[in-house]
Amino acid sequence: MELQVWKEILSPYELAVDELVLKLNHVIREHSEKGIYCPIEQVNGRVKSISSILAKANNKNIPIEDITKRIEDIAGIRIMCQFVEDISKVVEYLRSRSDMEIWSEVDYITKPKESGYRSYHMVIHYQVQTSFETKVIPVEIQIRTLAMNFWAVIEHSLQYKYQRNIPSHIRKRLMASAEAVLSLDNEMASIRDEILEAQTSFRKKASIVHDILETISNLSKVASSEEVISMQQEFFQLYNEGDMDILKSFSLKLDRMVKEYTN
Ligand code: 0O2
Repeated sequence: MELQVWKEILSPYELAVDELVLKLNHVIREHSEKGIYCPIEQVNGRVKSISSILAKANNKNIPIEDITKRIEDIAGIRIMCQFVEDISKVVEYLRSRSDMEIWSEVDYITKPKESGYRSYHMVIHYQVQTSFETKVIPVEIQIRTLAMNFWAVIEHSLQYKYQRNIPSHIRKRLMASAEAVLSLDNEMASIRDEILEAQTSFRKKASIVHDILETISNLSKVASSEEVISMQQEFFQLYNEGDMDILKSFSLKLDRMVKEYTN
């Protein structure tokens, strides 16, 4: 098949991946702006390369004309979570969305693959509208923790290196590291509350600092340069002292100044 034909076939898949990455990143941003914990930590997406599509079709004896019907992971999204329990929240969330239909689900978390691979897979049907057509695209979504992802990425590159025939001594070590990933995830789950508390307080502080800097930048358009310099100095001093309540009242004081200037 000519490259131009491939490009046309893959174009709606690229659109689907771009839209879904944008939407899921927006979910992360909305949570962060509200200062609430998001079960989605990171999102990325890719369209399978033509050579990987052909290799998969060849391995599975799929004729070229059936590729788009039978290969469901041409468009792929990967969602990384901090904790195992976030995975089911993400799954529920995706099931509740009105812009996708869940086509199939495979739970390799409760039933890991023989390789040691753990991840939750969903195939969704997602509608895109290109300049020329409206099309429903299958998209494979893999949902896993950061630790599971670390393992899968390494194992995947070894699969590639050894052309899917990883020597048994390396396979054994990979199985052992899959066990280590499992206990790391369990360990993190057991101290989840402490981790979340620390992250929440960090997020709150970052959000106050962001508000203060934005307000000072807005005030700099109307206040005198001496006033702006003194606000900045006060901010740096309070920031170094690190007391959240004092930073909060400084932020409120700046808000009052903005009101005075706008009245
Ligand atoms: P790539 O390069 O990531 O796209 P099958 O079980 O082979 O009949 P299929 O369609 O491969 O069916 O589905 P499966 O098993 O759910 O795998 C889909 C994708 O999950 C794979 O795509 C991998 O990305 C990932 N995956 C599945 N098993 C493993 C594993 O043991 N190790 C790692 N690292 N990843 C895995 P591709 O096309 O194989 O690869």
